[in-house]
Amino acid sequence: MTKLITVLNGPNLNLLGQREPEKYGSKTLADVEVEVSELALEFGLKVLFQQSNFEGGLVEMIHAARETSAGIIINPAAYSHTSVAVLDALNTFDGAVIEVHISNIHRREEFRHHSFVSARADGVIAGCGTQGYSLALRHIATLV
Ligand code: CA2
Repeated sequence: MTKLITVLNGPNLNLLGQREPEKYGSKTLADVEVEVSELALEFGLKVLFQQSNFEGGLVEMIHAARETSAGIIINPAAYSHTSVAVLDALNTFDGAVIEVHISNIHRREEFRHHSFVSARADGVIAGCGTQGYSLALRHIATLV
């Protein structure tokens, strides 16, 4: 059966491509979804693309992925730096987890240098722009 990869996006990423293109590029989240979904076909994978502005929303999407998905690609956005709840939820997931950041969080403010989610991630991609999602898919395909 075709394996599913859940791609989760945290707060404000629904505005991707509409504001701050110098930081996050000019592609919208819908553009990224098309790019990653097309790439997934090459690996015989399916992608479920989701976004929430709420911490509990992300937690519930991770719980749902426990039943449906072989892997999770997650850009937790600001919750990377604050959320033990998202980390705890990811710790209940048995599949592969790749964390993505569009910008290089290590070259930005100090409060962005630590991510709680990285403690669970099998891999972390930062600073490769929205291409990071495709890079994450290529890697997760080797893990699932
Ligand atoms: O670089 C990333 O992908 C981040 O996860 C993006 C988060 C930020 O809090 C993290 O430190 C790094 C912010 C997402 C905000 O998304 C926007 C998109 C377009 C316009 C404005 C905000």
